[in-house]
Amino acid sequence: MTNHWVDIKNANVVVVMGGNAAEAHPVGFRWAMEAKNNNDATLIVVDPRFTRTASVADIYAPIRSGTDITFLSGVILYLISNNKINAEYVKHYTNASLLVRDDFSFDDGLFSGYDAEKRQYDKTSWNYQFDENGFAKRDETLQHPRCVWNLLKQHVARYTPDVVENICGTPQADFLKVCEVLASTSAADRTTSFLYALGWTQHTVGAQNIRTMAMIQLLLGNMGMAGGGVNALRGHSNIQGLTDLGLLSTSLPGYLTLPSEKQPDVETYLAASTPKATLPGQVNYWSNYPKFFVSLMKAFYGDDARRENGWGYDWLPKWDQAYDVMKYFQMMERGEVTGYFCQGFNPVASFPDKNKVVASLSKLKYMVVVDPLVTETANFWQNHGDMNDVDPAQIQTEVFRLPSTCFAEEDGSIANSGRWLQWHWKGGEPPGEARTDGQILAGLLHRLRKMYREEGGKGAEPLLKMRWDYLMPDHPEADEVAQENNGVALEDLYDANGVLVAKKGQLLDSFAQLRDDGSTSSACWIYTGSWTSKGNQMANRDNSDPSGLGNTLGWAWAWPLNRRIIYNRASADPQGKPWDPKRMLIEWNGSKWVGNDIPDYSAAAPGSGVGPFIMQPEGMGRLFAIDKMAEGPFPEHYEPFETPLGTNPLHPKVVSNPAARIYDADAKRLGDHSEFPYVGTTYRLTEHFHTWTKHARLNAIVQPEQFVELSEQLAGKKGIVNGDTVKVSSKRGFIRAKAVVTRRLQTLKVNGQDVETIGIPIHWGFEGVTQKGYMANTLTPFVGDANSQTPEYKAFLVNVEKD
Ligand SMILES: Nc1nc2c(c(=O)[nH]1)N[C@H]1C(S)=C(S)[C@@H](COP(=O)(O)OP(=O)(O)OC[C@H]3O[C@@H](n4cnc5c(=O)[nH]c(N)nc54)[C@H](O)[C@@H]3O)O[C@H]1N2
Ligand SMILES: Nc1nc2c(c(=O)[nH]1)N[C@H]1C(S)=C(S)[C@@H](COP(=O)(O)OP(=O)(O)OC[C@H]3O[C@@H](n4cnc5c(=O)[nH]c(N)nc54)[C@H](O)[C@@H]3O)O[C@H]1N2
Ligand SMILES: [Mo]
Repeated sequence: MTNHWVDIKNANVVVVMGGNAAEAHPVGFRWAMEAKNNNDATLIVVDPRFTRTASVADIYAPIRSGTDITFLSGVILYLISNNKINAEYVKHYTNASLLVRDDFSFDDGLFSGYDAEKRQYDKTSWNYQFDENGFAKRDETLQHPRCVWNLLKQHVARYTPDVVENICGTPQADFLKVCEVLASTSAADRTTSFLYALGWTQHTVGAQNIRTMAMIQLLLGNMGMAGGGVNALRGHSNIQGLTDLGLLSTSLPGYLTLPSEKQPDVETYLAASTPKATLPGQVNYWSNYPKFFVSLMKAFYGDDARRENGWGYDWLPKWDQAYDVMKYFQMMERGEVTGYFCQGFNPVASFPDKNKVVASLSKLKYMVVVDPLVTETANFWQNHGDMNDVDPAQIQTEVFRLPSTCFAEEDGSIANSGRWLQWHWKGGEPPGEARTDGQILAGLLHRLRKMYREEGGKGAEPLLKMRWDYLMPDHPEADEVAQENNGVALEDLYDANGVLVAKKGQLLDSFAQLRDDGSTSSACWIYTGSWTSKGNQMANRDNSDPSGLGNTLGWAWAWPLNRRIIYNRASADPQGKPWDPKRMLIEWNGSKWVGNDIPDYSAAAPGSGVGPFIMQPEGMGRLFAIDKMAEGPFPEHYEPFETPLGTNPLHPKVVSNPAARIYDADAKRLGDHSEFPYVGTTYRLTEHFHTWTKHARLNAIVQPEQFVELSEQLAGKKGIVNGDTVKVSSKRGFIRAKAVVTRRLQTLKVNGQDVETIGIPIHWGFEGVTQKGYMANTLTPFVGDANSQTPEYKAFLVNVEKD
């Protein structure tokens, strides 16, 4: 989230689209209700299903799963055509006025630079025109035909209300109602808060779904504002922490990148990672990258990270490509992986094409499962009839199970969706032989080190050089790790005037104190400030709220630097006056920034030329994403890989995302709408959490048996009545479940045909105390978003029959 949970109450309009907050985030959703009940906010829900969130909405609009880019591009066209934008904001804070290269183009579904063989774009033409000083060219009158503004207008011109209705199946009247309400928040004193989750991410166009909404927020002037922003409702309690700490194959903590094979030394890597500002006067905060990186290396390797050895650069792994989970299972299926370490992950239940996942695990020599529960993954080799049709005698994989604790059995911090790090204390002793994940990893490290020391072997150095100075080496404590994340002065630190800023050994107060000369260490620069010389800020529990905006600065700690709303510089106009004085976050008092939040980049006075989006080289919000997205600098509608239409009404030659990666073997496992005519979509229920709670008797009682949902019309056609057992099949397999016939799902008219949706909750499997069930992921396809590789769980093709 750019904003935070409590801030949702400040919104005038709350849009839940691509999520079902009342069901999946019932506690946080109270803030949307607070906006509705106490701020007269309009609550809008756009969802293929009439959900529990929709049941309390003011406006509900149905949509065909996988078509949000069309809907949102239609909104952009509406806002531009009706002049419902915050024009000052757009001019000063977005890249609308910047000129784009002449060789950038879009034609018949493809942007310039496409390589069909590699399924990749050469993004060179997706960039600005630069002058001789390396600054982007600009036309502040927005007249130039190559300025982002005019290219955007041209790009979205196709997304008329007719086209929206034809592709999304959303009745025009519903669509226009949504447009009108959203448009009302282009006024400086009104905001929309968008809440989304998996209904947007779990598509082959997932990242672009979110980007299209972010563009709307920029046009409306809602980024950086109280009650505005882009608000991802995160999943697991600490999934935000996972992202912050860089647990992806090409990431390092604090959104730094792991070096690639093409970067042979630290100088090349740092030069490539430290972009220069591309507008005069601009400060690009990533110019501090070397300080964050060198401090991280000091945290990793301690005294062994020295300038002479590039701070231990050679010990970091170098990537040749991303090893996301899809890539990994693909390698496993081909027999290219020997062992698999599976910690807090149940891929047989949660990853797509379950039969492929099981076949892949069957090729391993060994697998280690670290989990507090018995999972389908740990027992993938057991036969459960149609639910898991394997022959154990044919599977040679040796499985080791290491029981771990759960979060309630240890101290630690949890980063919530709003970037708050909240400390929690151990609530009870773990049962039996369970150990914390830290203990398990420490135990492995020591044993591996011992073996390397005694027997030698390739690649030993990174393990042997790793700093490991915890008080109890077999049991790193949460507070030690938290302080390591925060960072510490390794020498006395002085500022430019010779004044002492931090004594050697002192915990640092801000990442502004980090240095690139080896005198500081920090394992995650964005967490600097969370455990300072003043103590554990994450344990703060003062909930006073002087402004009434919910920015309780004394409650827990938010990254960066306890700032509650990021980009809050954009909540004030170029002169530093709040766009909306009633919801003032920060303002310029003539000599400094003051207000109800920690000011974003407080050093920059109005007029200094520093834009509010300081992590970008041009300091601006991007309506045209110059070189980042895999499939284009503007969002474009592509059909799901399994489309009920069999075509793309906008450009039949380019049906689905041309830059999404799909392996040949999986392409052969895609179904066609003639054989599998209905849209399958998977989702959650409040009563269960993934596949864990089927181990708990109370949850099993409230939601005991697997079911699927279908419309009255489809049920009638198929002779299915409530409570029948049905068989739902896709090209990859089938499940059996009870039928729930409901008006919550409706037939949509799309491109001249009827489209039916079958709703499939995800929570059942062959372990636990609920009734045994089929894994929903038996049905889903092995293809993901072109940028994040998040699987397309929300739109695929199925058939249904009475069993
Ligand atoms: N009780 C409970 N709470 C949970 C979880 C749980 O298992 N149980 N899981 C947690 C996790 S890990 C996560 S990530 C979150 C997920 O939170 P959500 O994303 O809210 O959960 P889902 O139910 O997967 O899907 C959300 C909605 O997206 C809709 N949808 C599907 N496709 C589309 C589309 O193309 N466009 C639009 N506009 N909507 C679409 C679905 O109909 C569904 O109502 O929930 C978390 N909270
Ligand atoms: N079809 C379909 N598939 C989906 C989704 C969907 O909407 N539709 N949603 C996707 C989403 S958003 C997510 S997040 C994934 C989740 O996928 P997974 O991460 O595989 O699922 P979980 O079952 O939440 O968690 C895995 C295991 O972690 C264990 N665990 C809990 N606490 C600890 C701990 O402290 N230490 C260790 N070592 N283990 C622990 C649990 O017991 C559980 O067995 O599923 C994805 N799969
Ligand atoms: Mo999730």
